Amino acid sequence: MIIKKVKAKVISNSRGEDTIKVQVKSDLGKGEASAPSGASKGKHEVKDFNFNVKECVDKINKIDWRDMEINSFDDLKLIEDKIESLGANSVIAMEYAVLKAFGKQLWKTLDPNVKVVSRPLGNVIGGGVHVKGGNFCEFQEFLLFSDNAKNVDDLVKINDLAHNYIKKHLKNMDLELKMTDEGAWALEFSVEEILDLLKKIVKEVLDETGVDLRLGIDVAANSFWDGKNYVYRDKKLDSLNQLEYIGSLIEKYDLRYLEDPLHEEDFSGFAMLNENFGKKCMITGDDLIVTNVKRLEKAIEMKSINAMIVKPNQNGSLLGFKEVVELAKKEKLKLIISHRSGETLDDSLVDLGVGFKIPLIKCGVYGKERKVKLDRLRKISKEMKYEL
Ligand code: 2PG
Ligand code: MG
Repeated sequence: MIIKKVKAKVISNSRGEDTIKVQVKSDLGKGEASAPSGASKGKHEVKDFNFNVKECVDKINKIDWRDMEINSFDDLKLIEDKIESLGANSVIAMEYAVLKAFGKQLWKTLDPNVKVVSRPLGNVIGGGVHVKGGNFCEFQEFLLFSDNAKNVDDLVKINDLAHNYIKKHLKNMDLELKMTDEGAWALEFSVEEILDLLKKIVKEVLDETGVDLRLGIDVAANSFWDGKNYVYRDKKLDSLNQLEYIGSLIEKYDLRYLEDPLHEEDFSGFAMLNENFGKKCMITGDDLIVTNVKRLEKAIEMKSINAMIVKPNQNGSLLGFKEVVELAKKEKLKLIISHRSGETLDDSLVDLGVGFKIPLIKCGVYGKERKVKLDRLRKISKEMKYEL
């Protein structure tokens, strides 16, 4: 494929922050893509923008891209060499757009033989740094997923139903309805009150649909770790007490997914949880690993996790992303591809998840930036005639 034209511009993400959109024309077709940004960023992730967004856009538009030849995934190196210094989002948006400019659907360009799609993991209640003001829950995301829905359509509908049931309960309690950056309900409840409510919701969904949803949490523990303690609204827990508390929640609420239950440097704390609960619960690293191969190697050596989040712009390049995904698969870790809290209307993430055969996708439940991804997932699964 030969690149003919590249045009970058500044757009707004769902939080109203500037980000980048890139359009690429080639001899085979056109592609356009944009990149999101996180609020709960890991200390070790690649920076999204090394200059202000307008400067990145101008620098990309000044490069003479004409006649650059990209014939394989590995050729993306040519792009990375030119714009790596601008930061993760310029590279990722450009790489997505280039992969789309092959004129096929992105996932088919990656691997036309894939027969499965990723299963959605839906964020329905949240707090932490994804909501401003108030006295909201410290934990960032309360998530639902299913082992026994028959197809992606059902699963998307069921997560939607759960989101609506929660709204009904909140209205009955006369509570003000507020949402997090990702369209999850923001509640001033304790962790236990939220989990008790979710148990009710799971029961209601089961009665209505016959599908038994599983519970998970993204604790995003960095955001309330002060260097010595995990600081809650009503208590402070040191590392050992946090471990005990998390363990008690896994047991009491039969949690099957737990992301970043401890701060981003606590590889050994993660390993203890993995040893004690890893058989039934996904002990998942997000800020712990930041889609970084060195940190993944450390986690493997210390047996810290049995599952991990992968986010393209945490790594900073799709070649780096691929290296991390391949190592994680070799080690039989369960992978979850994830959106960011400041999202755009781009749906490339879904194709990337399918193309790399990543079993789970975390892309929210509510709001147009989230819906666009779920719609894409449904479209791909329909085309493949894929049943879960
Ligand atoms: C996370 C993400 C996405 P952010 O922590 O998993 O939900 O949040 O994009 O703010 O890092
Ligand atoms: Mg996370």
